[in-house]
Amino acid sequence: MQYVLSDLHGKYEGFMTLLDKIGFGDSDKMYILGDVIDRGEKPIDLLEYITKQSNMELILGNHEEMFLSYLSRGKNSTMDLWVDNLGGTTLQQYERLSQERRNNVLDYLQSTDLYKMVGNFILVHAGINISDSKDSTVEKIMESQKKDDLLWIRSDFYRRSAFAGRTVIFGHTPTSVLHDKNYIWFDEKYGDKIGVDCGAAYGGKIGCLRLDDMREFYV
Ligand SMILES: [Mn+2]
Repeated sequence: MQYVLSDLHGKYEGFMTLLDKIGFGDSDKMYILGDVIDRGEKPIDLLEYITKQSNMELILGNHEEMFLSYLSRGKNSTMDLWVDNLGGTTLQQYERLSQERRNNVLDYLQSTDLYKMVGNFILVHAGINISDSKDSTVEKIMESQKKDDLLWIRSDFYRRSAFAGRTVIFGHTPTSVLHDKNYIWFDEKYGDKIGVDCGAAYGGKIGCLRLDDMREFYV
């Protein structure tokens, strides 16, 4: 079975409970649509756990991107804002790791993709920007996406139609913003996108969608 979830934000125990609940096994696959770190209690434990699972795949989120950017530029940069507001716990826990474990985490993050196409599903952290390239193929439109859009876009994506015949699954914008509930959001207007960030970091839930039968699971 194939599963998708997003925005775990350091919720290590909640993720373990979810894996138990769905009976996640070696023959299953878990796609995690970014923002594993920051906000919650155990961001680095969670990230390290994911790096070791061969049947889990992380798509990059804006929080991982800020983390990588901070580490490459160093302190006293514009990314101090990230450390002060969001990344403090992540950075503290990261700095406690041995050099080897730090390198493993960095290598892993640097190897992640910005989106993934799985059957008719497009998996991405924030969404896609479909401007005026309607005559091109879905593959070409995806290849030409800007990194900032894939990582940060909000209503310019989720209030518009996306691709006919494809379904974009995304996180980043909590579903409480989309339909006032901490449950997975299915776009009823266009029928072409599904929001799965159920706000675990804001007192909401971890929502998980099983792609084989579209069954929803919550912790
Ligand atoms: Mn995000």
